[in-house]
Amino acid sequence: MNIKLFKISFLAALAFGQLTGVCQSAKKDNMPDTLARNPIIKDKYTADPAAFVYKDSVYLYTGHDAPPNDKNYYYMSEWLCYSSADMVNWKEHPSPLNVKEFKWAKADAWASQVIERDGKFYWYVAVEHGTVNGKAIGVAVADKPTGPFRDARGSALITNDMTKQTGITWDDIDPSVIIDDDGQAYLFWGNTACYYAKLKPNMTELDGPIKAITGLPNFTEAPWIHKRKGWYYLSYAYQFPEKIAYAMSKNINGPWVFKGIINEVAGNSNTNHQSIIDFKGKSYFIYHNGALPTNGGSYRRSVCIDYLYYNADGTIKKIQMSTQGVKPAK
Ligand code: FUB
Repeated sequence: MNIKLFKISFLAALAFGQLTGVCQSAKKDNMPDTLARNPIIKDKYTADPAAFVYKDSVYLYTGHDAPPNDKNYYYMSEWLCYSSADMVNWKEHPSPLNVKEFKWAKADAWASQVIERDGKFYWYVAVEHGTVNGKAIGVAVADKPTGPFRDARGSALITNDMTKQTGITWDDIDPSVIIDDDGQAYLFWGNTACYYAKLKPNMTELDGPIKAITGLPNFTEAPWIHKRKGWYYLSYAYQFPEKIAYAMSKNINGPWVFKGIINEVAGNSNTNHQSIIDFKGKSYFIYHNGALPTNGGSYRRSVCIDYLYYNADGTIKKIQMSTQGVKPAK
């Protein structure tokens, strides 16, 4: 064998060994096939999960990281939709929403959240505005959780010139929405500053002033608002690279009391973006990391699911990010 041929054979053997090594180590753990095995979606890069329970299923909406091979930035133009009856087996639905649906927007299908009200489904999304410099929040509406979704206003709900807490142009991102027990809906969002406002019952207009929230140390982005047993929880991405922290309050208007970190830095992704739901008697922490071995990372992210546990006083235990994921919910 000449030296050139030897080198080629050696490199090929090395590459083959590494590849089969990956496959073997996945097999070696002997996990039953009924475990979800994070990341839950392996054929696409998915980011910014937002889930909600409707009837007997969980609907999961994600962004879609699709950068060209040589690019490292958020190349995202559509959102994806999945559903599951057990948190393990996920069915993909055709993409129900693309940034092109918002004629006033020019790019960036960033983080979002869907909620149901009176049989209609409202999808709040962050995009880049076409004429008002910076990010903006739009809302789309559909008759089914799987869409198709249509721009509900024909204009942005929030634009960068409506919020003044920071000098940045990307503080109006990452919408999170809740309908409280008295029927009042609220929208939370932000980057660097965290904002909230009431929504009218039509879910497509603000119903009062935009307020900035204090008491959230190292707030970066990704607020997620949820309520459980009389407590409001506001979880969010903390510092950068991001951990996930949370605050609690007995009143949605605050004051918010900081409770600490629940999820540590993923390590393979700068962002972590969480969604928290209850389904069939268990609580779930849905997030993204950069764990897909096929080039995963900060701009090629993947959605994962692990259990979330509460203490008796309502505080949240630290999340254990895992590769095995969760068992089928019954
Ligand atoms: O996916 C784009 C941005 O990255 C989101 O809006 C942030 O939450 C972060 O995940």
